Amino acid sequence: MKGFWSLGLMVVGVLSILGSVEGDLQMGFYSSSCPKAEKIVQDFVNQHIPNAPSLAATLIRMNFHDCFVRGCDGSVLLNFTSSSGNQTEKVAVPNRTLRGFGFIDAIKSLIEAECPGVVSCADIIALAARDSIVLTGGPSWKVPTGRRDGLLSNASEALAQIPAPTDNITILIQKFANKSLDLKDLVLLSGAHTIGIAHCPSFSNRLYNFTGVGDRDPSLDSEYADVLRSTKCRTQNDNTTIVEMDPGSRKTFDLSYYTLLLKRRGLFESDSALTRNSNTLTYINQLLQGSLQNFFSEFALSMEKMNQIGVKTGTTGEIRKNCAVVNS
Ligand code: HEM
Ligand SMILES: *[C@@H]1O[C@H](CO)[C@@H](O)[C@H](O)[C@H]1NC(C)=O
Ligand SMILES: *[C@@H]1O[C@H](CO)[C@@H](O)[C@H](O)[C@H]1NC(C)=O
Ligand SMILES: *[C@@H]1O[C@H](CO)[C@@H](O)[C@H](O)[C@H]1NC(C)=O
Ligand SMILES: *[C@@H]1O[C@H](CO)[C@@H](O)[C@H](O)[C@H]1NC(C)=O
Ligand SMILES: *[C@@H]1O[C@H](CO)[C@@H](O)[C@H](O)[C@H]1NC(C)=O
Ligand SMILES: *[C@@H]1O[C@H](CO)[C@@H](O)[C@H](O)[C@H]1NC(C)=O
Ligand SMILES: *[C@@H]1O[C@H](CO)[C@@H](O)[C@H](O)[C@H]1NC(C)=O
Ligand SMILES: CC(=O)N[C@H]1CO[C@H](CO)[C@@H](O)[C@@H]1O
Repeated sequence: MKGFWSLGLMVVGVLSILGSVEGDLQMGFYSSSCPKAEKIVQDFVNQHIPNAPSLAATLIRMNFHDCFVRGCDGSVLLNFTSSSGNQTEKVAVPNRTLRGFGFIDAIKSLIEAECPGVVSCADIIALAARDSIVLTGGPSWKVPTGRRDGLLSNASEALAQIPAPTDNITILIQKFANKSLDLKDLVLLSGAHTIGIAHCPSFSNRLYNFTGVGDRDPSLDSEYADVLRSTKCRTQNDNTTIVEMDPGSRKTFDLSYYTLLLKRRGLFESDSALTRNSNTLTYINQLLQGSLQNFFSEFALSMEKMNQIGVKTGTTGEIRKNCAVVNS
């Protein structure tokens, strides 16, 4: 019996050394340090997202933006860096339309009340995004945890690294490759545009002044462009109107985004670009010929990859007390 226990302890010891050396994320990382953490996130999401389904889109987009700048480390949530005065990611143009910060803060408060200083803001984003997408009828995916929060947030990095709606396929591929995501991940993750909304400035150049001579983007279906001009973005300066990216099905996670792409109705140049590269086009066709379940399982795999980008584990970074500020 004694031998059994010491062997057991040895195994545990070796495993924990391996764990800390390897520094990888683990399923149920908080299962002993904060056993209720994942349940608190899920309960909060289940309680609030049905009343505010548009937040599901916001949260997965926040998850994407967080991971693309300095890794999935909660830096997207910071209002200030340690050297306050520098612009943080939140202030960068691509982030101006991010919402849902209060939602993450509310979950963080509940978790801090349960086990202070244990669960990172970075993990909360990844868990909340996954749990909300499930409520839109979308897939679920594994979210191993143990991410730590970063200390820095930098607006110019966000501007440089987060893909822009005007990016062409070369730039998109490059920005994804820089995060170790391939062409297939690009097509799949763009599929998140099956839910949610955009503001006119993200695409109105396609309707009014595509090349600077008062022209339209010829790759956008002209009937659709007419509708957008007459009922949505009535002037090129409209910066308040919102437009569904997947009209009629913006709250449902399905394949219709890809159907629209082939009808030349993708809203952004970056969406449309996916149909003009033979590799990405082949992939879109395969997704449309496959089942919804196939899309779901492939999307889940790409999310799992995205959620590993540049993660900080072990003793790097910190567990922020307040998601908007670095601990003092
Ligand atoms: C491929 C490069 C991508 C580009 C260029 C891009 C660009 C954008 C832009 C410009 C908006 C609209 C912002 C606004 O005008 O309000 C948007 C919205 C959105 N994006 Fe992307 N995105 C990309 C990839 C992704 C990825 C990888 C995800 C998630 C996995 C994602 C999820 C979303 C969602 C859900 C919305 C709707 C947000 C809402 O309704 O609040 N996007 N995206
Ligand atoms: C951070 O900024 C948001 C708005 O961007 C604000 O609602 C929140 O109160 C700020 N939090 C802190 C701790 O400054
Ligand atoms: C911004 O960050 C840089 C580099 O960390 C630092 O030298 C500078 O003082 C900061 N600026 C402000 C206004 O805090
Ligand atoms: C922010 O990132 C830019 C571009 O990488 C860099 O030039 C700048 O020094 C960074 N600022 C801080 C405060 O780290
Ligand atoms: C893509 O965009 C970049 C940056 O705007 C530009 O330098 C490049 O020529 C473009 N590539 C294509 C194929 O249009
Ligand atoms: C991404 O870009 C950064 C800065 O340009 C570079 O340091 C890094 O090695 C790149 N990462 C990959 C995976 O290409
Ligand atoms: C289109 O953009 C160009 C260059 O930015 C500008 O000079 C021109 O006035 C714009 N035309 C219209 C019709 O807005
Ligand atoms: C929207 O446009 C108005 C008028 O041009 C401007 O005052 C306002 O700052 C703009 N808002 C944003 C968020 O860019
Ligand atoms: C939620 C959030 O922090 N939004 C910020 C995005 O950027 C604008 C413009 O700089 C700020 O005013 C917002 O507070």
